Amino acid sequence: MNVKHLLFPCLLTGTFFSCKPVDAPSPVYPVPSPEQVAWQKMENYAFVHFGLNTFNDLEWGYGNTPAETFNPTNLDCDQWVRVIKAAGLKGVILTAKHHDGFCLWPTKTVDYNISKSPYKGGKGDMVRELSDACKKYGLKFGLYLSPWDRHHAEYGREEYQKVYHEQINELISNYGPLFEFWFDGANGGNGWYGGTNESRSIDPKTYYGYEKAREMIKTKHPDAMIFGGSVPDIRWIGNESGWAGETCWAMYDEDKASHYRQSQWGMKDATKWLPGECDVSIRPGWFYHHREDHMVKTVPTLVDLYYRSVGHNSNFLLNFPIALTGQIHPTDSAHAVDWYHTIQTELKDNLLAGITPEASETRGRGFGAGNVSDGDWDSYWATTDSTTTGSLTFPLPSGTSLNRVMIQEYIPLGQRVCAFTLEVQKDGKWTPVETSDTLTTVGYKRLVRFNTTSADALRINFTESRGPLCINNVEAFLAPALLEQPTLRRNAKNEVSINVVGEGMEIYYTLDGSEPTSHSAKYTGPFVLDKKATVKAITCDPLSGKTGPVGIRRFDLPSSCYMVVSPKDEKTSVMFDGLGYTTYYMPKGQKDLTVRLSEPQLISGFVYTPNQGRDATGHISHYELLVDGKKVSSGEFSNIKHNPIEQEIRFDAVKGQKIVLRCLRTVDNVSHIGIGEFSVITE
Ligand code: FUL
Repeated sequence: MNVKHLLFPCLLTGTFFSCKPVDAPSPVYPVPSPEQVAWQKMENYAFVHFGLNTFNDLEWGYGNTPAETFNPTNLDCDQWVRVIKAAGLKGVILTAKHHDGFCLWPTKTVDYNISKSPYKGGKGDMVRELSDACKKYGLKFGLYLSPWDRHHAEYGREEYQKVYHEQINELISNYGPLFEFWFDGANGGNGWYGGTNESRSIDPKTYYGYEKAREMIKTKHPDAMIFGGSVPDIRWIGNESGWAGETCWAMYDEDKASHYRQSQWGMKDATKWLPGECDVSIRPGWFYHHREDHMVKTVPTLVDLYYRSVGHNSNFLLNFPIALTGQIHPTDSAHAVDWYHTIQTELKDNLLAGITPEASETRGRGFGAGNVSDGDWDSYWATTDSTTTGSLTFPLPSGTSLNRVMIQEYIPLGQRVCAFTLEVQKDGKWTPVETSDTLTTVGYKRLVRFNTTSADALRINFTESRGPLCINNVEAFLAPALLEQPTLRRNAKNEVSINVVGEGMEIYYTLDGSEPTSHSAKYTGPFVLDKKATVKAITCDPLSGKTGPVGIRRFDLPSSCYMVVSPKDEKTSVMFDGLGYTTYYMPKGQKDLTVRLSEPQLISGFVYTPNQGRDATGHISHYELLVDGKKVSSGEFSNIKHNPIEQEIRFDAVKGQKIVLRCLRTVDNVSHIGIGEFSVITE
């Protein structure tokens, strides 16, 4: 390089000494391994849940249904991978064995596997088919192998531990490179267990031999990230809803956590680098259920989750429940692909590309502020050793509109930023952007959404950090308005209210099941609906005339038809107010909720909604339902602890008037039984 080029700017700015080559900042520990960094850069990838549960319409199979039940008619792994790739996802993880113990590959360890099913006349191997499809389309491949096995007779004893390790061995030896291996932590205790139908408990920390399992996997797949178990590389984010906390540290010490939900936020002072993975299904359940065909997450919901996972310093793991045919359902694929294109559009034109910001200070040569907008991930702006605050100011063409900012830290040196602010300059005056986001951590990637604002300059103030700042990328965008689907609720007075996010939007709705358009009835405020009906509603932007996705809600009997016989308590009305957040807790010792309908009805199911509050407890896990004294249904609400969604149970229709919901067990056996909402499904 010509020395003049080096000296001239230094002399101009009077920073001659800062032009001397300087050392990089020391790491702030803990720091990620290169494999963890590579994994973090994947950002988004897919899960597929498929197996016996698909054909049994269950979330958690008991392990007792014959292998012949597995019978897809048109299985096509290439179709899965094409959809996943078109949705911008970088890899896929297959549930090679779920809790029911059925293996999707022809394992030698147990008979309960795909070779005993009619699929391909017993010659099928789903692990092979999907890993081949991934190779063909250039996607990474990962595996989920449930440690809990409700089928195996030896589960809970030493023999099963050997079987489990041999299953791992088969999977890591025969199907090519793996980018992730998933050990699921779920264990509900009871199962078929070779026909014994009992409850077995184990100590997950010691029983599964995770240390040895890790060694086996890492020997053959050094890049693979291990999820779960006792020696993981990445952490579960503490919910199955697909989001990480706004404050989200990649650091986490599991043994210091007082509650598993703490992992939503990570720990500033932890000793291990254990970044978060946000898993969520595109439908309420992980496995396919025909009844959820109209409940596929909409594009705005998925976009929101992207900002709250990848944009909160975590990776996003989006699940596709494979349908009975053996393919990804067309609605799921349409939403996922549309989701990807929407994000691409939102974050397409970087308004800061090539703009060198003015920095409060720089460490010296090689660490200048221009590094944050040069498109090179490995170059970063750094401050001097004694400085843990600083600002970057980006001049913008006058009156530039923007509503998104992306910031990235150079994580190979650790995660540092603890707090920052965002300001825009307009007519010489600086004001903070309007956002409901808490501006704390950054990490690998932080995306902030704020109200569209016009600016002549953008300033980021880093107000607290665990060491000198190391920022490798800053971008800003103007995302077009995205129309949300309306949410619908009927309260205890039978009033239906329809809400949308976003100001100045109009809502149109129908009550006869037809698709709403901007010519349907206009929503002007809550209206009374004291009969059964399906309400469909859309948002319309009056300026552009554009309409958003349809919000749908089937309202069954109005709450005025329910009379609570027992417990006798005024507060029981919250179970019929359409809000899963307001929860009725049964008096201690009482296990039955008894309800009388205003007149006999043909009843074909019921819906139980556990408390929708974030850290709620008291969810019913095992139940019985009686109609006029006769038991019509009993069972478990599978996976309700980690995925506390509405539980819809169907049975053969019976005529009756008196309903008893009996709680046989609660999650974690807590003594308080909580009911967010309860209703029956009538014909
Ligand atoms: C949970 C399991 O119990 C669910 O069925 C699902 O597989 C999810 C990804 O993990 O713990």
